[in-house]
This record gives sequence, C-alpha cells and structure tokens, in this order.
Amino acid sequence: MPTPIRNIAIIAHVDHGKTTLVDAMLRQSGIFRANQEVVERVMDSNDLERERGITILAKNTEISYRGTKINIVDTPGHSDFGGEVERALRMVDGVLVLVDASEGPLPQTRYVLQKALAAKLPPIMVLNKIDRPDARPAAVLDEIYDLFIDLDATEDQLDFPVIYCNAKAGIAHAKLDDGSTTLEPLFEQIIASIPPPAGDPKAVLQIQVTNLDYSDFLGRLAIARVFQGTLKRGTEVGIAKLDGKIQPTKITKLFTFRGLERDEAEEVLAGDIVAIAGVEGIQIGESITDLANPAPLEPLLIDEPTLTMVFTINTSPFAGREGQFVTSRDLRARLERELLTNVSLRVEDTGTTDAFRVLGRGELQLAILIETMRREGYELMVGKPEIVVRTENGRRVEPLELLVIDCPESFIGIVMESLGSRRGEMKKMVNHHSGRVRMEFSIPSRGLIGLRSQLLTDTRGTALIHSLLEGWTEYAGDMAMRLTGALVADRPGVSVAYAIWGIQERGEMFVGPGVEVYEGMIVGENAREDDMNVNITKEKKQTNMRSSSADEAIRLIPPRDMTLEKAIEFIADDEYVEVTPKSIRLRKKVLDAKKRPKRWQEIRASAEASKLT
Ligand SMILES: Nc1nc2c(ncn2[C@@H]2O[C@H](COP(=O)(O)OP(=O)(O)OP(=O)(O)O)[C@@H](O)[C@H]2O)c(=O)[nH]1
Ligand SMILES: [Mg+2]
Repeated sequence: MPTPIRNIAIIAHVDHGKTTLVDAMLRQSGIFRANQEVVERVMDSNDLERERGITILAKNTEISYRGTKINIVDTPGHSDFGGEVERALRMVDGVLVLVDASEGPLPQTRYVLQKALAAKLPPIMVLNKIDRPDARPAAVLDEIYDLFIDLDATEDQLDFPVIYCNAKAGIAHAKLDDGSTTLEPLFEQIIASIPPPAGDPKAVLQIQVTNLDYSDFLGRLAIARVFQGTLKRGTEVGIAKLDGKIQPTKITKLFTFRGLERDEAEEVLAGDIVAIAGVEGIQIGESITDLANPAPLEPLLIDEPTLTMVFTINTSPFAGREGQFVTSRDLRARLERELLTNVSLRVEDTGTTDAFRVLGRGELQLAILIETMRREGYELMVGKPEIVVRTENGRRVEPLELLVIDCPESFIGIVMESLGSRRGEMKKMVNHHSGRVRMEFSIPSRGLIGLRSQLLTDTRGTALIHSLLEGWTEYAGDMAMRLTGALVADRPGVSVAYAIWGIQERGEMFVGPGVEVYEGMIVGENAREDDMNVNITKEKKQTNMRSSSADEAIRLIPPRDMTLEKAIEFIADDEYVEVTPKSIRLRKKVLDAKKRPKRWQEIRASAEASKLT
C-alpha cells in the first residue's frame, strides 16, 4: 500500500502567522533531533526574508503524521507576491486559511480566499493568535462568514471547519476551551477534511512544474506535482513546452521532501510533490508527460502585472566603481534568469538596448529584485514606477485597488485629505470603538505610488495600510505628481558641513558631510516646487582669524536616510535612482544643469488637473 498523502497550502494576509505555524508543525512531527537548534521561522530561509521578517517565495516541506505524509506549501502574504500563491494553489488539494483573531480578514485574506474558492479547494479556517490580549475570535469568525458570502461561496464552501490556534506556542483547539496543548486537533482536521490527491498511478504520466530550484551537481531541478501516472528514475519522458512542442529528456534523479531535506527516490507516484533532475530548460508552468503518448496539462495562468519600471545601465559619473556587473549584457542576462523562477514578472525591450521595462505586481516586489541584484554585485539605474494602462475596446483602462487603512481616530481628517488628492473614494468606515477606525477606499493603483511613506509620516507611523487589486477601471485622468522639487548638486566634489548648513534651511537633506557628489545628483528635497541647483562643496572662506569655535557652532540636521524603497517612491519622471552594491543615489536624468528642462510648469499643470474632478 502506498503511503497516504495530503497536500495543503497555508494562505493568509501578511504576518498572520503562516511561517510560524509551519515551524510548529515541523517541530511536533519530530523532524528535528531532540537537541537540534532550529531558528525561528526556519522556512524564511533567504537573507532578505530573514532581514525583513516576511516570506517572499513560496516553499514546500513535508511532515509525517500517524503514517500520513503531509506536503505543506508555505506562501507569502504580501500582495506583491500574490503570483507565488496562485502557483502554490496548483500543487495542493486544500488550504489552511489563517486569520489573525484580532485583526480579522484583511485585503490579502480576500485575495487568497477568492483564488482558493475559484480553484474549488476545500478550506480549513484557522483563527490564529488567540493568545493576543485583543483577540476577538467570535467577531472575527462572523467577519469571515461575511467574506465568504461576499465572494459568492457555495453552501458547501460555507460549511468550513474552524480551528483555533496559537501558532507561536504550537497549540490548536477544535473548540476554544478543549484544553488541547498540541497541534493534534489541526493535524486530525487536515486528515479528516482535506481530500487525498486524486489521480491514478497507472494512468498516462502528467506532472506540472510549479517551481524551480538549482543544484550545483544536478543543474536545474523542477519542483512539481505528479497529477497522474508514475515516474521512474532513468526513464525517457517528454517536456511539454509552453509553445506546444514536446522535448525529450531523461530523468537523472528524483527526490521527495522530508522536513527541510530531500530524499532520493527510485520512483514517484501520482499525488506527490517532488523534485526532478535531468530537465534542463524546463520552465514553470510546463508539464512532463509520456514521450510516446503525450498528454500535456494546461499551462499555469496567473494575474497580469500592474506596475512597470525602467531598469537601465548606470550612466552616472561614478558608474563601474562599486559594482562587478555593469553592462547592458549583464543586465539582460540577469533579468532573463529572474524570469525563469519569478512567474509574475515580465521584461520588455525598450527603444534602446541599454534599458528594459520590467513589469511586476507592486513596488515591493520590484524593490526586492533590485535589492537582490545589488547584493549580487550589479549596478543599475531605475526610473519612477508607473502603472500599466491598457486599451480595451478603444477605452483606456487602469488598475483599481481596494485600499484599507486602519489608523487612530485623530488622523481621519488628514488621511482623507491625502486620499482625496489621489482620487481615492471612500467606500466604508468602521469604528471598532477601540480608538482606531478602519476605512476602505477605491483608488486607482497610480494613487498608491508613494502613498505608504506619506501616510506613515502623516499618522506618525501608526497607520496600517493594505491594498488589493480589484479590477480595471476607466482611466481617471492626470494625477498630481510630487509637489516638491529637488536640491541638486551643481558641481562634482565632496560635500562640506559648512555648505550643508547653508542649504538645509531650503528643505531636507539626503546627504551629510564628506559624501562624494556629482553634478546633477540629488542631495535633498526642496521645500518649494521647483528644483534648485546648490553648491554642496563650498568651503568656508579662510580668514586670517582662525575661528574653529565658529565652525563647531554649525548645527547640522541629520539627513533623511534614503533607503531603496524610499528613493523609488520619491523620484519623479525626470529622475533616476542609481543603485550599486554600496550606494543608493538619486539623480536627475539630465545631469548638466544648463541642459536640464525646468519642471515647475509641468507640476503646476498636473496639480491643477488633479483639482478638476
Ligand atoms: N501572539 C502571537 N503571535 C504570533 C502567533 N503566530 C505568529 N505570531 C507572530 O506574528 C508575526 C508574523 O509571523 P509569521 O509566521 O512571519 O507570519 P507570516 O504569515 O508567515 O507572514 P508573511 O509570510 O510575511 O505573510 C511573528 O512576529 C510571529 O511571532 C500567535 O499564535 N500568537
Ligand atoms: Mg511567512
């Protein structure tokens, strides 16, 4: 008898505790040795995931519970990585939908649930973080029912089982007061209500690739689900390419998952999630099938990208100083490599060979790609993010988002004002009478660019901001651009405290003293709407009287730390962010002050346009 299998994905809004729950499941299934040191959130294994405390890539693992093998896919909760979730759902037969018992369902809960319901995957509802002092499980459960109804769930789907959970402590309850001290009720529920995989091990081979991995020894590895049939090591099979061709290949090695390890296998059967070597050139979405009698699966389709940014080679005077990979050939090769594993990304050529248009799901997704590239040694420049605008039946349409803002009551006014200037339309306001309110807006995606940092400033860091792509809507017309200008270095040199002291009253500085600058580099934000050229290298005139005491009296305001994401949010159409392994600089596209066009007429026009609604 083959081992019984369950395949599940854990899906939720960001930070509701998915990866923490996987930790607890791994621990309680006895995967780790008794004295083994295991880091927290062990599935968040890449550097950026650990630094930011979020999951970026979907990953799978496997545990064994009372003789049943449970394949688990941990997915990211941030909406920019929704493509990972869509793909994960193709691998599984059911989902654990986690909802924070205090926060309740949020936009990404809606998104992932909608996808799971559409795929007809049975859900187990897991109300997590019941240990939070502000947990309100009963009310949150009501909100979840409302959400199901709102999503047109069938009677059957509404009849979902509920498990209450403290993932951090590794405890699950079928009823809140059942005294459980382990995850057993959750495991039992998975066995009871998630169907075992269908698919006949004797039928024609059908395997779909949902992820890729690399091994130095084995080359490309396909992470895939066997839908039907049996795959043996050493057999000749066909790769059904996305373009319809069948490409023969020989399977060199097969693996199944066990905890964080992989076990070699001689054969894998219908229903399992496996890793396959000997499939050079295979891509996500393609299938592996019988060579003589091919029966390819439908390729994976996922939501279209909504945001685009131009990536181009570094043309600043400092180009090539800090990075290893700087040519357009390097840039192209790296982007092509990214496409293999990052299915929700697209890359298009532009009019020039030095620049590429990269399309993705959001600013964070692209910022993570840029951050990864700079750590690998790349230098590049990126332009202002733009929202994809399509033409449908002769009408221009743009993506529209559902935006949820949770903030203290005292900031309602200022939030509404910010949203108004970005064409946000308030749909709903709920006051939980806890001192905080939750507001829902409908807003063109364009209005979200730079919104996060602005709202965090407006609300002194207290706002929670979540958004979700809702659909496409008629193009809403021009939107206000950044209403401030830049302070721009007018010559190369090294920044000097004395000069900064003179400039800082004009606006806010991005650089402190002792920083090498070039003509056209942005050194701060002007308080006024036009750009201002400044000499940040100016030394104090030497007088005969040495007045070091006067120098010490210079009080410099600390510069604003422009992280990659802040820089991307800040720049305007005529500016770039220059990214190298060591630095993030902002610059005007046209470096020469004499050749640079003025921006203010344009800004005025756009500000006027946004008032006309
Ligand atoms: N109090 C409490 N905190 C929890 C519980 N489960 C998770 N957390 C905390 O919630 C935070 C987020 O947990 P993660 O497991 O990273 O959440 P996630 O859903 O994987 O997040 P993303 O993958 O980024 O979407 C961490 O600080 C956890 O320690 C719980 O049951 N109770
Ligand atoms: Mg996670």
